[in-house]
Amino acid sequence: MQDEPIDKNVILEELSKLHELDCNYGDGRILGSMCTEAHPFAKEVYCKFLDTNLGDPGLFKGTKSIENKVIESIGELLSLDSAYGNIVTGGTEANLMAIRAARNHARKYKGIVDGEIIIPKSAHFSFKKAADMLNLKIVEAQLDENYKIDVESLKEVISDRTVAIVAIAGTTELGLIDPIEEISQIAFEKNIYFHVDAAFGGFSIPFLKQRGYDLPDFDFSLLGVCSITVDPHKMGLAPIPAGGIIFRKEEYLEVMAVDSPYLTVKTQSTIVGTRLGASSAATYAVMKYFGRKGYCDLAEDLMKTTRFFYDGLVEIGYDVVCEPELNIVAFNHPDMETNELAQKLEKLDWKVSVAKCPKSIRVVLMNHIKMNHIKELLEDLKEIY
Ligand code: 0PR
Repeated sequence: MQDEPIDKNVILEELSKLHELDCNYGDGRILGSMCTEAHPFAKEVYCKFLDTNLGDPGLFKGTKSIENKVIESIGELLSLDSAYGNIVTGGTEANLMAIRAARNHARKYKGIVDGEIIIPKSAHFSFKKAADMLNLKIVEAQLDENYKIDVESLKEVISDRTVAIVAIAGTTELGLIDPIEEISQIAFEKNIYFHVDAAFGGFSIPFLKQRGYDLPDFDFSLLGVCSITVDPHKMGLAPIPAGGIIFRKEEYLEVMAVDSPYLTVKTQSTIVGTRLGASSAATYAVMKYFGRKGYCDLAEDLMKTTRFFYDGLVEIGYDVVCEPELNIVAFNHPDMETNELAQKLEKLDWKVSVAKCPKSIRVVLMNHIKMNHIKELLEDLKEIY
């Protein structure tokens, strides 16, 4: 750090120059991101709550009550009357909390010491971080020919050490929904903690179902489901960071509680200590602002763009990996290696992302990707073909 203070304008100029190096959602060129530009109203509210700290909720009673209300609203969206949980930094922290709750619960009530978690091959890498931090072994369940959990393969790997089963509602690479109802039944019968990662799908599946889309059940209406991750900073249009973890029962928070004697509350269950109240306030504001109707419209718009892109690809002759269930399309050229196609698109200034299973170009049709961008992309893909 330099010795003398520097004038604000000089600092801002330097920062602006660096900021200009960042990609811009508005250009419609970012094709592989699950984040997007937050709604302006959410950003406005976020700034008002920047100094609030939910790590010491007794000092910020109003903001804590906002977090409680958001958790209640998200819980209601997921068919749960009394919801427990927190607004956290994102899907990674939400998944970590879920797995920590499962591990501690199994340790306390079943005496499991060397625990294992069963995750599908399609699971987000955050579960690898969680297992590493929580000293759990990962056991992978295989996928079927439709890239969803193969339930038979899952049954085979359940053991006395299983502390949690994980399924995904909106997989990171393909946006697919696992057979959650079937898995919930198994987990319920075997009394195993069942976590659903709906980080991506949580702010769209309930709304698409409301508009008549034929999507499977994935939420707390299924009795085996113990917790769900839902990220407001994806299709919820809340500013980063805003993840959500919702638990069916308070005891899942209780088994994670550590004493925090000198704070205004006596125990803390979250991973983070000092934590943003701004994320809760902004999420609350944006959810009120859109309401169910607003989110239904947004979710339907995303599916319209998705369908348009899917149909366009098929028309040109590209191989599409699967029928999209949510707003992700993955595809390949019939005779070109995926990386080569990715390079060609990168040269044309498209920010693409390559999926691993199966290897393919993956486009996440987030809110910043408009119909004109898709038309432009299809034109380029036609040229390349
Ligand atoms: N669970 C699922 C199903 C996810 O897709 C993701 C994120 C997470 C958990 C973790 O969420 P956080 O990243 O909020 O902790 N999926 C995206 C991914 O890793 C996140 C992302 C967002 C990546 C924007 C790139 C990007 O530009 O692919």
